[in-house]
Amino acid sequence: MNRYTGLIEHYRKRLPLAPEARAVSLGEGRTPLIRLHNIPRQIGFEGELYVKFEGLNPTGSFKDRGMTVAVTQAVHEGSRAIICASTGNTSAAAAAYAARAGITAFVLIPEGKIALGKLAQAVVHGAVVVQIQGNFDDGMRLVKEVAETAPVAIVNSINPYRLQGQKTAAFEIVEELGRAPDYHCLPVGNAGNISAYWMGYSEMVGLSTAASAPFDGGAGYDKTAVTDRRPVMAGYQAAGAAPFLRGAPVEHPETVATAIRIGNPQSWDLAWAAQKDSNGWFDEFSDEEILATQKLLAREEGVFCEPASATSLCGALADIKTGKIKPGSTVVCTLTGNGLKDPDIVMKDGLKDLIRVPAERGAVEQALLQRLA
Ligand code: AN7
Repeated sequence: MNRYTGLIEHYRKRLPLAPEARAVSLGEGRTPLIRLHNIPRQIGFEGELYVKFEGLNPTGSFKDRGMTVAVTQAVHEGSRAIICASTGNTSAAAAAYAARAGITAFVLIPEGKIALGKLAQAVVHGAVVVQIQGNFDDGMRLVKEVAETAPVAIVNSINPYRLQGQKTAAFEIVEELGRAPDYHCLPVGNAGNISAYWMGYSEMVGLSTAASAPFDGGAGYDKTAVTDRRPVMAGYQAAGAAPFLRGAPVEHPETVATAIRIGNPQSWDLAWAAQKDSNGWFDEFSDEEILATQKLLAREEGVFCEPASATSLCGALADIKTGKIKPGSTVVCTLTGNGLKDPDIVMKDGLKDLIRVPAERGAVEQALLQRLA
């Protein structure tokens, strides 16, 4: 038997978990690294452009990588309940992994500002859903306050075990390419993921980062170098929710990409460190540019990601165009979540493209012939 049973069993030596901690897993990880062909050809890019499709994790986002490790550790420590604030994907993952572990998940979500599919996931997995009359940042503040006294483990990315799980995506990329890419592009909201990737890439060259600090010297784990270089990290934000571009928290973040509608990123220092240490940068894009990229990727390459996720490719294509990303280089964009979570967004003007005919052969043939002309 050689069954893949999730990233904890696969990367156990490179994670700071006690040997006796039993993995709470849904088989997350091992997501496809898809090489884009049509878009690079159209823009005349002769390097290699890949998307790491994290939307194919068990609950449809990269959050599963962090959640398997955070819930495993919480259960190992004796927790009977977990709590998080979320723009949707974290709550979906928390709900599913709590169900798997047989514990309770409390999720605080911004009322009316999360994609329906994500809310459905929290509900179907039996989480206690608390809708906040405020945004993610309010929810995050409340979670921290409540957890001071209530017997609940926080599973937002301020929990260092979350980033430990998420770093494994970088491991997979290095293993698949045989080396690190030249550039790695990510959407940035709470800034945990960019910090986790930087930690993962750094550990693949045998180095620690600020994100691994909670475990350095204590619960040590394997950081043997397996490659000799790290990528430049590029973090992209929605223009209405771009604290890294403003250099300060944004009080009223607004974007159609609700997953990254975050004004006060919790991993602020870690993400700045990743940017500086990698000689990378942050940039911002409008909702229109982000949605256009989501559509482009779906139409030209057959990959359907959610709006927030398209921000990574949106930035990469813009930076390829200006030459900031060098011609001939190898670029990986993380697609953080699955487009199926938020069908409303694409159906807003998608419904008008549907063809309506009587149930007759002639009418259907006519519809076909018109399109083939
Ligand atoms: C699809 O679920 O913060 O910069 O509460 O769902 O690590 O926060 C989601 C974030 C990008 C940003 N893409 O990642 C939550 C939440 C998608 C996301 C991000 C999120 P971070």
